[in-house]
Amino acid sequence: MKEILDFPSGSPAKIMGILNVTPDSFSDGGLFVKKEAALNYVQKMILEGADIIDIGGESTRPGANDVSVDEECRRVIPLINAIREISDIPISIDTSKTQVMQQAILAGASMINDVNALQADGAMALAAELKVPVCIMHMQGKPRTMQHTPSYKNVVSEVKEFLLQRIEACIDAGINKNNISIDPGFGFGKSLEHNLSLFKHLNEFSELGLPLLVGVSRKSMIGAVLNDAPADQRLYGSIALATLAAWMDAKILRVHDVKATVDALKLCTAVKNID
Ligand code: 9MG
Repeated sequence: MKEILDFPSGSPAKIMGILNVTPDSFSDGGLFVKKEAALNYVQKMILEGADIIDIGGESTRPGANDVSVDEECRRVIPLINAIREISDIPISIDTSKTQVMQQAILAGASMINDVNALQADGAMALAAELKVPVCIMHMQGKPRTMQHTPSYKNVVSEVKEFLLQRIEACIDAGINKNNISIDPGFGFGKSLEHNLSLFKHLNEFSELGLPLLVGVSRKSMIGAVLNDAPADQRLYGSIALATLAAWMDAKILRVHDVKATVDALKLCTAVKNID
């Protein structure tokens, strides 16, 4: 299997295709609760050029309900097993729960995508022991209430400082630096202005020396700029931001619309690679 966090110079950003196995995610909630539908959708994303499949069994949208470990595992583990029977595509497990991380990796997932930056008890030690790549993300507050009153003096420097501290904690816990990617966490405890400002300064995250993952696909910041467009009307805005992110050196893009993003990135890469 190819290394997930390996980015040969001149290659396009990697595409992480989103698969929410949840009844209540903001854009695709309920669509992939049945295993067969989910598996068909994974095959479609692979054919369209996804490099990684990100599977989540708990919605992180603002106000979402909590889910037990058992329920989350019931949603994601059979699907990971089923994908492993048909493909060796890298799977990342989108969870903040240590037990779910462990079971998912045992079932064949190869990366941990944690919007809570491995802050749950035992999560960091587990990632170190399992020696798997991780994505640590910034979030202000908790999903249920994070959009109530987001507040920063300087959103860019505060998010960078948080990520720097989490990187150091990961390394102290024994996680290999080559296995860490970082994410400013668009929409996680941030107003529209915070999100736009973070996006404008994405380049500055390169100073942290680790691959940057960006997830803006169909998010409300796009809807807000497009006169309150609903989630199913945010494709063009999502592609615009994915392309800008890749231009600013993001290495992994977490997206719903794989084919459209792959095409846009081919153009972005062609321009980037010309003298
Ligand atoms: C699970 N999830 C939802 N949004 C996300 C984002 O922006 N980044 C990462 N890493 N995960 C996300």
